[in-house]
Amino acid sequence: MTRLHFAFALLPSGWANDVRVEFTDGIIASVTAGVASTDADERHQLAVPGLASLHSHAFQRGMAGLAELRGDTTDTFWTWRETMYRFALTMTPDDVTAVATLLYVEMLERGFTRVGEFHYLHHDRDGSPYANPAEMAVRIAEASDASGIGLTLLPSFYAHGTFGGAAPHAGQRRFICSVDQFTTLMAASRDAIRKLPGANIGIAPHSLRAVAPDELAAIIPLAGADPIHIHAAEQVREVGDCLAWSGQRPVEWLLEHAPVDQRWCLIHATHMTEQEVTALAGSGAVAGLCPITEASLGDGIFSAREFLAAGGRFGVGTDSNVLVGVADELRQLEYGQRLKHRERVIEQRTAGGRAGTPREHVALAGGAQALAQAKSGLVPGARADIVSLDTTHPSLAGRSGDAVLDGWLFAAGSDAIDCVWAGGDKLVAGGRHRLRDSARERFNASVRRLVA
Ligand code: NGQ
Ligand code: ZN
Repeated sequence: MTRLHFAFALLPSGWANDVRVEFTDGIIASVTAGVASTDADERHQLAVPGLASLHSHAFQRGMAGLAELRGDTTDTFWTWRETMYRFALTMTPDDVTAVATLLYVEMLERGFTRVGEFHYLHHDRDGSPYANPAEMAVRIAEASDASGIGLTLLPSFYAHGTFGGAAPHAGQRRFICSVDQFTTLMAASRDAIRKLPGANIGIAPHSLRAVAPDELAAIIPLAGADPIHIHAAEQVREVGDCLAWSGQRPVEWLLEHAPVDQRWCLIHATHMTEQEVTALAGSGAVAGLCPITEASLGDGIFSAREFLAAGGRFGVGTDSNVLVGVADELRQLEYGQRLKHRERVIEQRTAGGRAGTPREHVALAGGAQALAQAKSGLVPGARADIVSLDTTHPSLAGRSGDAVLDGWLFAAGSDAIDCVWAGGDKLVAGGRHRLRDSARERFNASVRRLVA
């Protein structure tokens, strides 16, 4: 049994003083507020729950900052994607281990204790399957194991170049599966995470661009009760292409033709009509928002105000991993809304409430639902995923309660993170993951070779 004591902690009911959290085998056994610490407690100042990054493509961390050069044509999501494909074609399994391990170390240092890895870099560089078809999933599992981050593996089904069953292009060859190959890949992927503590699995039909309706219907049963993640309505052009193909918009099409429910997570869902917003909120599915990537790729701004008003659930993901951090994602989400509405402090849940707290709570619950975590936060039965903040940080000085959270999310960012426990393991202390140096060294060696 591990006993931690916090002077302040953010519980589902709000801020509490003098909180003892006890856990065993990675699961919280008890949370007691209003108790003095004893010598048997490890003492800390302030605890908030760890969050999930519900959407990550780990390999893209290797090209962070390398796609910021304008080409001869207008630079768009689609030209970025060409650069990303070229990078994906260079990577060996060892590179994926190196890049994903550093990424997960960074996620932990910056407040994420679980990752939903939307994994589609399946095959060898020439497009042929590895001897173990889930070789790359094994590498993701290795990175999770080494770093200690909780893993929800989401093997992705990818078959086409665009809507209407178009043939994939050469740059996509490492992603492509038939339904039969994907069924085999799922079985091998389950094996890849079997021994990994706290890991689980779902499926990820990549997008309506990459998956034809009959294929979607064929793979959904593979999920059972597990999560189903899909990219939808990220780019205006994608919406136009979907309309041309089906007469419907991506979210509209999915809500009508797929059994969208609480298992589902629609990644981005950036471009929706009012009707789509209401219907998606009512479906019980989670919107997987990736505010930094959506800004980086020029996607657009999510209808957060309307979606939340309709009772919608969201979580956040780091997606392209160009910049990683809980505070960074939640801040970008809020700032996008401010720029859109030309107002400040959007989404008050309670009069006089502050900017940080409701977002944290909603993102915590949505992230947990999307990655099939029955419990989340500082409650008995949840994984012991805990982030402590350094209350001596200048942007936290003299604050209490929600103002601490605002100081963290809007001013200090990841610099205010002190210790992080994931599944009960204390992996980060003094803001540093125990593998930081070795993971950086290995990552740098890989990336130096890849960009040479
Ligand atoms: C991905 N990323 O799967 O990595 C995609 C690009 C696509 C984002 N959509 C590929 N942000 O959507 O076709
Ligand atoms: Zn994505």
